[in-house]
Amino acid sequence: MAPLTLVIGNKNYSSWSLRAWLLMKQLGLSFTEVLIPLDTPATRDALERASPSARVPVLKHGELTVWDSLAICEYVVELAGKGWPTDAGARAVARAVSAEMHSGFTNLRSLWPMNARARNRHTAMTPALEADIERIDQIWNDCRARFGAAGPWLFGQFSVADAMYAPVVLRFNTYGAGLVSPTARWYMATVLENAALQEWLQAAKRETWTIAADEVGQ
Ligand SMILES: N[C@@H](CCC(=O)N[C@@H](CS)C(=O)NCC(=O)O)C(=O)O
Repeated sequence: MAPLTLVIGNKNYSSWSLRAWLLMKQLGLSFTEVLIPLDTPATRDALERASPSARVPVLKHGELTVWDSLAICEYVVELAGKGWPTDAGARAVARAVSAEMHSGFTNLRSLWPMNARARNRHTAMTPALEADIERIDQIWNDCRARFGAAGPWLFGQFSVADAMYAPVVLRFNTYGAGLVSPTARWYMATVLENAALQEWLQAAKRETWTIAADEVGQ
């Protein structure tokens, strides 16, 4: 197989990069990682050279370029032959909650930017943010109750859905773990204890870049 290269942004801030990276690690795919620091004078040129959308993550596989986190997730699942639930009904729900994450939760994503190394940040609660948090809590409870019997992940075994929600776990860890249900906190612990996620977090802690717009909360 041609080598895989995943181009990502800062580990502290790039939530879309984390999704593709974590899934590839969990699937056991070996890949080279290229990091483009975001929000620097050189960022725009580097992103335009690396990605047709000028966004990360972007995956290179031989002559093929795949951009957008969800498309990368679908592609690497095909390469690995695993990553979605095997049962068709569970797989459909896993795709639904992954798509809901990919296209939604705009209030949570804008008001609580991923800041992997930050802890105990407090921001003003808004009804829209509260609604996003409640919906995510409901999704995690529903998936765990209906599909989680075979393991600690949303659908038992690790799937794309867990990769899609991993940055949300980091956001809750930064801004408001106390706001979610016991099942959601239990699921957060599963994600936070994961070795690959820990590897990402340690690297985020070592980064020295700061993006002022993503440093929110007191
Ligand atoms: N829909 C895209 C979103 C990708 C995206 O917005 N990535 C951010 C970093 S997390 C980016 O590249 N921003 C460009 C910039 O900061 O200049 C995906 O799912 O991959």
